[in-house]
Amino acid sequence: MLIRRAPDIRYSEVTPKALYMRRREFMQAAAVAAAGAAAALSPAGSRHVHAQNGRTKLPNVRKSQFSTTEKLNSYEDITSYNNYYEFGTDKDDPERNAHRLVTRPWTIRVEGLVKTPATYDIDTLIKPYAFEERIYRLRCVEAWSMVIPWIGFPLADVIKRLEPLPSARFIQFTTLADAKQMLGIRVPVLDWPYVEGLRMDEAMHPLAILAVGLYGEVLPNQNGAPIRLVVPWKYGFKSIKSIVRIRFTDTMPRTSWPVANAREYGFYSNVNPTVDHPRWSQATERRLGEFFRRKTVMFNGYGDQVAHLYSGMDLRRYY
Ligand SMILES: Nc1nc2c(c(=O)[nH]1)N[C@H]1C(S)=C(S)[C@@H](COP(=O)(O)O)O[C@H]1N2
Ligand SMILES: [Mo]
Repeated sequence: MLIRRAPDIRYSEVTPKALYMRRREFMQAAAVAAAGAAAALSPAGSRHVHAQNGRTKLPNVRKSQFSTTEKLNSYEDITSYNNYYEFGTDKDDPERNAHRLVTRPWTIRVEGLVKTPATYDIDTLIKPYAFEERIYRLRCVEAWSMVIPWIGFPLADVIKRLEPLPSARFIQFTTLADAKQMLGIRVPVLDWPYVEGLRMDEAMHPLAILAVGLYGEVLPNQNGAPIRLVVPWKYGFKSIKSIVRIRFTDTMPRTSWPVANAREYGFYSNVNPTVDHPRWSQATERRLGEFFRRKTVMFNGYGDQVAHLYSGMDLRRYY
């Protein structure tokens, strides 16, 4: 087994289609879209306060006991070094291209094994929840990490209100896939739309949140506006962006990375320094803004809170 110790590894190196569908095709798609698409910005909901810099503050955000006290990454790092393949596969593509995403009006379809399948307007859906700041570590499977001050509320609170049926054992999330707004989906790097999923007990864990902001402000589009999942003990790719659909199921749902490459990515994708990716080590990571690599910690450091979810499971098999 070849273990690579490159500073950052890109998914696109391990996704077969991506090996030949890369930068050039993306640039062509971008040119075509630029000719036709109208740019639009997102008017924010009534709880939002517009600042002069064009960004929007979120008022009344309370602190959380679940926050780490580690040094935050800068706003600049968090919003310019992104994975959001719908907007391109380079780290700076999302910042450059995600302004095309229109985040209001925005609806979320709730379906599957749930008492009342329905389509919700996002502002109606999030209205009951108090905003909390959750400072979490995000550890990408590419072996870099950041500390991000998210703003959101527990996913569990939303699930309880949606009333899944007792037969629901998993939850699946889907990202918008609109080629007019998302230039990257003209390139078949992944089987669009992006989908992710959790087992129901994982989804109900108090650390799992839906985020609508960061650094005291409305979520930038490149970070998954208007609403994205954050699951801090799992590799970053589980934290799906710009959610348009939530589906409750009784069987393990399709999720994008195992579909792209089942040998290299599993459903669980818990941060685990002892289980290497087939092509590189997961033992260490580079914290953005730091020079020396750090040791990666089991469950990204959230083991005391989440290890019980996996007791009795062979984590080499269920990676
Ligand atoms: N829809 C969608 N969600 C996504 C991705 C993506 O390409 N598309 N990338 C994932 C990956 S690999 C990571 S590491 C995180 C990055 O989140 P951030 O850019 O806000 O740091 O988003 C995840 N969510
Ligand atoms: Mo990632």
